[in-house]
Amino acid sequence: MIKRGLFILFEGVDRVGKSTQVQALTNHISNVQKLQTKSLRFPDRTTPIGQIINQYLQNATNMDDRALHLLFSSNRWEARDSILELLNNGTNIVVDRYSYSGVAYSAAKGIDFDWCYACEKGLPKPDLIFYLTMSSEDATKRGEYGGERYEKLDFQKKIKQIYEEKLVDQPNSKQTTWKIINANRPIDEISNEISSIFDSEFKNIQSSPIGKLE
Ligand code: FDM
Ligand code: MG
Repeated sequence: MIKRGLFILFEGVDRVGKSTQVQALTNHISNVQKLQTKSLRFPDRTTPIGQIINQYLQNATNMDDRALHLLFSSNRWEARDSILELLNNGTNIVVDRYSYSGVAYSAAKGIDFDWCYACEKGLPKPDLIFYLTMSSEDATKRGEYGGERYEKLDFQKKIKQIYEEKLVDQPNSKQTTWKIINANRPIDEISNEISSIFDSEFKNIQSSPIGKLE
């Protein structure tokens, strides 16, 4: 019988190095562990819904905050079947942002936290979440932000606060393990830590069923 794949998620504010670490862990899983792996990211800007989100992020369109929130959530729901298919076929997925980004960014605008979380309930649940963190000032110093809508210091600080006070290791993320990773270190040091956490936990996780966000 094929073992199911794992759903590994990377979360955190902008510029903490998520994409770099997604790539590093994907390489580790396929080249060192010799397991099937695919990386995904949200928003998935390639779908029709993703293209509307992309226009908003690039400041080309304006939209009501709640309508936008629901589009981000829809962009995950439209991926649900393919995520489950990958996992059930034994492919590990390494994902750059998911429901927690959805809640943190929207709640940081002042939208009710529980309202933000409600539309995520029922989506496939990540097995392991790496939360990359560093001070917002240090993240800003990593170079110019790309100019997308949310890349401003004050807003980034609010998002970080929502993650750390309301999401990381909180009851509504029950049964999912959050690993808090100090992202203000050399890339290799971070990726070595993350790979060794994966190596020590993946066998245990494979034998548990795929969960749902609740
Ligand atoms: N973002 C991302 C949200 O506001 N809600 C979501 O549900 C998701 C998945 O989109 F500013 C924000 C986070 C970020 C922007 O993400 C695009 P990348 O990772 O910076 O491309
Ligand atoms: Mg960004």
